[in-house]
Amino acid sequence: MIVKRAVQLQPNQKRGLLMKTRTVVNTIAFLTLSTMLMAAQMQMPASTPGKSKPAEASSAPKTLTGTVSDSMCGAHHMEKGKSAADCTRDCVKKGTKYALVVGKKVYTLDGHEAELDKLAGERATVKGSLMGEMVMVESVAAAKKMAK
Ligand SMILES: [Cu+2]
Repeated sequence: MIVKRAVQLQPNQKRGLLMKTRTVVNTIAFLTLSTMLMAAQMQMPASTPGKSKPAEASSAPKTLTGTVSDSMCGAHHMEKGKSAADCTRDCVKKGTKYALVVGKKVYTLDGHEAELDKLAGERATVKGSLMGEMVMVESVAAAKKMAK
């Protein structure tokens, strides 16, 4: 009888200890998560300057002329069997954004996707406000062909 009791007691004690350990782990995980969230919130205003200063962004429209591509391929399209236009359209269908390749720079284009689609792989003049490497597109036009 005594032996039986001792055996019955042990699992209970073990479970109690396990529960305590779990609570501590959960508390640590929660604290870590909330610290991370706080850090992310503090970083957000800096990473989205356009939202905190919309006047500044819209007051400085830029005109860029380059080749319409996608932000994944940039200046070099990965699918070799396809034309630049087809590759761009395919990449955009897969969820990539349109991009404008200007020299060595690749600007991601936001907005006016239907017009950009018509000019995929061709040279275009894009007007819009610049936010880092991103252009909020205001207008798209085919670029005048350069004499070669
Ligand atoms: Cu592509």
